[in-house]
Amino acid sequence: VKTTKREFTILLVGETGVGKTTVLSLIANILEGRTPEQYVDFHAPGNEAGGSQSGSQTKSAQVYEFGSKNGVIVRILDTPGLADTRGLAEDKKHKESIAQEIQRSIATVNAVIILANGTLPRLGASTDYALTTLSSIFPNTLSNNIGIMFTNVGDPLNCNFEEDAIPDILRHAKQFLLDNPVAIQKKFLQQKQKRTLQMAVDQMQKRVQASEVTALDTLNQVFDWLDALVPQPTKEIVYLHGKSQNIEKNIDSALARMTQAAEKDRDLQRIAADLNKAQVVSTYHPSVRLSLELNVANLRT
Ligand SMILES: Nc1nc2c(ncn2[C@@H]2O[C@H](COP(=O)(O)OP(=O)(O)O)[C@@H](O)[C@H]2O)c(=O)[nH]1
Ligand SMILES: [Mg+2]
Repeated sequence: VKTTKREFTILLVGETGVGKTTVLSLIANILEGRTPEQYVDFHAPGNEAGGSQSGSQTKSAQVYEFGSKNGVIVRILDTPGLADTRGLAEDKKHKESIAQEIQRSIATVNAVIILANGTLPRLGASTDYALTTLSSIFPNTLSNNIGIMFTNVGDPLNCNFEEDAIPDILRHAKQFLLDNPVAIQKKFLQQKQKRTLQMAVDQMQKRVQASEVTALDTLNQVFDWLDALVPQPTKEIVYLHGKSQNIEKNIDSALARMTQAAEKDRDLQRIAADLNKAQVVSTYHPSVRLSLELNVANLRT
């Protein structure tokens, strides 16, 4: 990977299963100069919730730092699946966790990369939701620095993603395709063992090598893009997050006030109805009418 900058900080965002951890692993392995036969597993220490493949997820936002032999540092914030299998209820916590992690350990951000599965026609509802959540955390100044990476696809001919499914905030985002050789190498080793699907071993090996070549090309595109970007200070991100929390607080108290007002309104209507009924009676008992009218006048103030 050729680059003029020395340090890169990237936020990685995407649903569980989209390939975030595998991208981390690829970058770590590439920076270490490993070829597919030498790839080692990347473990996010103590930060995987465990369980089955679909249920396995990263618990909280976490920063990983990788160094290359020629002194390039790549810092990646692996964000939790903003809307993963644990449900939307945890999104607020994730948002907190991301903002806190950024505040704690990152001064500037070079880019945000949204991961999406390129074999699917559109983003999951949860990624859509996550993007909405993220747009409250990320300031407008960052919008140039957002990229979208389609995983599970090595070339545009395999990409099923429909252009019109790209949400507005990603409309101008730089796009990348990645069929991750770390995932493919892993599958190759499994298949070599099991041999359930028929494909010659050397054919499979060729397939792994081809995916490595394409992935290296993609990573070069990513770093060329990163090179040209103006890094964004995270002060703004943290400030905006504080602001969005304040807005939420304000909405809460406005809702409370509206509830009170609605209760008052209901009382008022009940009395007005009583008043209507009472009007008949009040021709005989003017004092009743007077007292009801006073009541209504009281409530109106
Ligand atoms: N073929 C292929 N498989 C992938 C790719 N990226 C991830 N996977 C596989 O998808 C599964 C989920 O990936 P993982 O990195 O754990 O997703 P995360 O939940 O976003 O961290 C794993 O079995 C990966 O090996 C890819 O680009 N191509
Ligand atoms: Mg993961």
